[in-house]
Amino acid sequence: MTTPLWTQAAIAGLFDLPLLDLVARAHAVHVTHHPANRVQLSTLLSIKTGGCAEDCGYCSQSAHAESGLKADKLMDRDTVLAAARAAKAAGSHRFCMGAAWREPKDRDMPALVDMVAEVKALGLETCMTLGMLTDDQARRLSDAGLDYYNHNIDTSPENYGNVITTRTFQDRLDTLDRVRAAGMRVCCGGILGMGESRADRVSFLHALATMPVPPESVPLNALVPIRGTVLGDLLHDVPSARIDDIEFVRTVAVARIIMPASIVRLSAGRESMSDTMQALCFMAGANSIFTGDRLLTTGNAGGDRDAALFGKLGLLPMEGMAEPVESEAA
Ligand code: SAM
Ligand code: DTB
Ligand code: SF4
Repeated sequence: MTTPLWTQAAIAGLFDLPLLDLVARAHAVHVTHHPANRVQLSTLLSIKTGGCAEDCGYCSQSAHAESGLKADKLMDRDTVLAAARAAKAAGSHRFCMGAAWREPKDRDMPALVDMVAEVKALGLETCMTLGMLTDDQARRLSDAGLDYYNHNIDTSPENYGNVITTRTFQDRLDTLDRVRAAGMRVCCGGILGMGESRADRVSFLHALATMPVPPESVPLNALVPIRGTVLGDLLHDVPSARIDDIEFVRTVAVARIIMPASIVRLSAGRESMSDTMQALCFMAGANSIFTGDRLLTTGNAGGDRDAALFGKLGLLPMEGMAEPVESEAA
């Protein structure tokens, strides 16, 4: 287990490279650590939508937002399993179940544990994102076979309070420690285009790369501007606040260089990216996407467009990253 020695100054130096040098370097790192032209496929399902107590300024599901989203109860297991089967049939490897909670309640745990076991039995990798966890909840999910837990730091420690006030950056790190201690793999990244500075992007990536063990999976989301959310409204009203495409590509490339073994996911925001922009992101080291027509509450690029894109770029799906799942259904 190696701890990267990246300093903020060294990371800032990478950002400052001429774009083509930066992307070439990222691509070289990519192909020495990952199969070339292969992209890992994950599918999202919102298993509990809306009504969240947290005040994340980007999120349609916050009770503090005025996005008009109706709060639902936890989805029943058969609906979840039908969606997981459909994801598998569409070629996805990992099924990520997201809940709009600050943290799960202990009374929800039996249903969650059951979902993990059943989705895994279909032969899919499992991922959940449920908010903060206690040690006991993390252990129960891990024992049920949860492969990954998604818990994003979202932005730099310095910018965190501008985006979320109902929890701290340290709260996120504490849950990530519990996830690790319980033996699960970590999916942790953030959102670009929330008005953060270059220095924030440097500090955000530094925080990820210098974790005791860097996340196995690093989702980089471009802010999806949702009306009724603080940050979404800002972006609608001031379109120039949108992150510049080249700066986004730079961030992907730097993530690839400083976290060479991690899967870097081109996550939310792909729907508004051109094929050319996505191609540049894959060149810069992104090697995972969300498949399907929906993310959690917003649209996604979707099957047909992605199939055409993969065809045009000569990309192929990557095989599952976790150990093969024995057929438990037999
Ligand atoms: N409630 C849990 C939590 O916050 O950890 C899980 C669900 S939450 C929706 C998962 C992640 O989705 C957030 O941390 C954020 O990075 C991303 N996300 C949410 N809304 C987004 C948006 N409008 N644009 C881009 N990413 C978004
Ligand atoms: C992550 O980093 N991105 C995904 C997943 N983790 C849970 C969520 C994206 C949500 C985009 C906005 C929405 O659909 O509500
Ligand atoms: Fe709740 Fe997660 Fe949305 Fe924040 S990002 S409001 S914690 S669902």
